[in-house]
Amino acid sequence: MLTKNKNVLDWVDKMVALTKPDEVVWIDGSDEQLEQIRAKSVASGEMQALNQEKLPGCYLHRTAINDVARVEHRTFICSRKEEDAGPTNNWWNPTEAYAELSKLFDGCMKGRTMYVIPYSMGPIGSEFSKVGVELTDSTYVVLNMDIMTRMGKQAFDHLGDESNDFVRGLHSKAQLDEEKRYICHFPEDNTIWSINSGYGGNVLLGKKCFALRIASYQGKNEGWMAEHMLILGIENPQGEVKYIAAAFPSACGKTNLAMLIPPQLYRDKGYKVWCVGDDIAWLRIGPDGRLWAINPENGFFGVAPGTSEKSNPNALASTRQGTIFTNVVQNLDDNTVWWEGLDKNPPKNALNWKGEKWDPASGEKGAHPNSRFTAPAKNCPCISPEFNNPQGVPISAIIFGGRRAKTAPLVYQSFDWNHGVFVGSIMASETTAAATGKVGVVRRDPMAMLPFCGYHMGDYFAHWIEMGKKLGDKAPKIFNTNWFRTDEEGHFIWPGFGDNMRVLMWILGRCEGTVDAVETPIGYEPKPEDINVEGLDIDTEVVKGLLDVDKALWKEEAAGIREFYGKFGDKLPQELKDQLAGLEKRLG
Ligand code: GTP
Ligand code: SPV
Ligand code: MN
Repeated sequence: MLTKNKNVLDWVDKMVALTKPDEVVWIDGSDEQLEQIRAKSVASGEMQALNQEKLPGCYLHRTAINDVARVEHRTFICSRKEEDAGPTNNWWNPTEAYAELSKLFDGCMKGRTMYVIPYSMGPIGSEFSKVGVELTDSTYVVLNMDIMTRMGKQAFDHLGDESNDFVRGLHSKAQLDEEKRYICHFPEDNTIWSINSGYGGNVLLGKKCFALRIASYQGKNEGWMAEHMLILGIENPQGEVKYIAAAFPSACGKTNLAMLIPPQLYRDKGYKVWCVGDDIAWLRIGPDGRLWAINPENGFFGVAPGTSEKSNPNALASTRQGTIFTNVVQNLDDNTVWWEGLDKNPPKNALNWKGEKWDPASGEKGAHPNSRFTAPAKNCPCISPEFNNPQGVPISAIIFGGRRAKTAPLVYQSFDWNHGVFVGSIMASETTAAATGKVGVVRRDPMAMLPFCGYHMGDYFAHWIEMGKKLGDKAPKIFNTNWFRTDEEGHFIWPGFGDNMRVLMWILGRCEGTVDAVETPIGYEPKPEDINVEGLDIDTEVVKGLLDVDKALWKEEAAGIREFYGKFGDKLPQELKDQLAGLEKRLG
């Protein structure tokens, strides 16, 4: 037994009695045990070993073809009161949910092994950190959790023998039945039950389920925040590092921004960018009154398509060892992997993500658009020296951003904190392949948390306002960016990726008070000439276009916001009502 904690032992006993596995294996996190599980996973066909010379320690996994992304319509917040889930979540009465799901879980692990995975979200020993235990019948889950979290005995040591403060996660692949797939959260019980899926975001319960949905609820009650944000550090030539956190919706550029390589002109001057996190930030007010952040994860569950030596060499380097690839192309000639956008040489002798013989000339995609890599953070060439710092890093700026072909300009700054909360709350973005459903539809996704907020979104807005009051003049400055504006032919106008550094430099300049801004109805914008375009084939005129605020479009936008805000009724903070009225007035 790995722990004497009775709360853990009693709960595991109950779940064993429910799911009835043949065997229970406690995951200690040792290399020997993990090697055994890898061998078992390969033997069962759940994973395939890749070319161990070219990709040491790397494996390939294919999900069921109907199980490739998060399922928002089957994700539930099972709070006791319906009102506490709010208008943006699916709600299910917890008594009914437990009863219905118990029928599905009953005996679902017969003939299978249950793995007991203790894990810590956040560095072991940090005050920010919280422990979870996931019970699962999937070796793929065990091996992914090993990469994504601090897993094994160390997590039980952090929890201690008495504490009851851990998140209880139960997962079974069951029959992978789409009709009976449920991802259920019981915030008041620190409990997550997930059944009939084997896809990352639905089954790696430390990630979206705990570190965002449950943790956002905990943060509201305990005075901190769990956000869908990357964290990066920009080091100037004097060696000082300033940290930025940025919230973009799923598959809208967090991993890419977090690991960016600065353009030549900044590298020549001695600027460096450090990655602290690429998906989730836990934020607290520190003893000095500033906002401090940790990345609770220990790896990257990143989007594969589009990741290349050109777009994101640091991400690619992170995947060269100890990585699990999910739903990518398998090159049969050398048993390596490929995906759209990796390079211009798709393998001729290959299997697509479904495991079928694939002809790149067929016009069909080989990798699933939401194919992913699970890579250890320590592999990343630009991983921050502060990555394991239990105190986290102080945040100077918060960026919200989305994928908008029109309307949203390249960058703007909020007038103040409350206006910044407004800017986050009105975010809209085109949907992506990260969740099932239509791709490319613009929807409101406040703070990039629409699918991840574990309680009433109106209360969540109020919590943001409250945090601003506590932070006072030490609050980070708040900005909005959009890398995705398109021209008449639908091409992206802004080069993006590493060149986003040029926008970050303006943002830092604003934080330091060293650069001017122009006031527009939606916020402060750069003077076009203040975005450095040296070395690019676009000029200041193009930047001017990217910064254009089209009043007619924004009036439509304001009407859309008013409609969206209507959903929240009494729970919409007065501060945000005032902000909307202010915007409408400025637009005339
Ligand atoms: P999740 O892991 O789903 O939360 O996504 P993410 O926000 O980390 O997104 P990621 O960085 O993986 O980017 C998703 C897609 O957007 C990839 O296909 C990228 O190539 C593309 N992308 C990222 N940054 C940029 C950019 O600056 N410009 C353009 N045009 N595309 C980008
Ligand atoms: C996202 O969809 O925002 C992800 C991937 O980061 S998943 O973990 O599947 O949710
Ligand atoms: Mn994400």
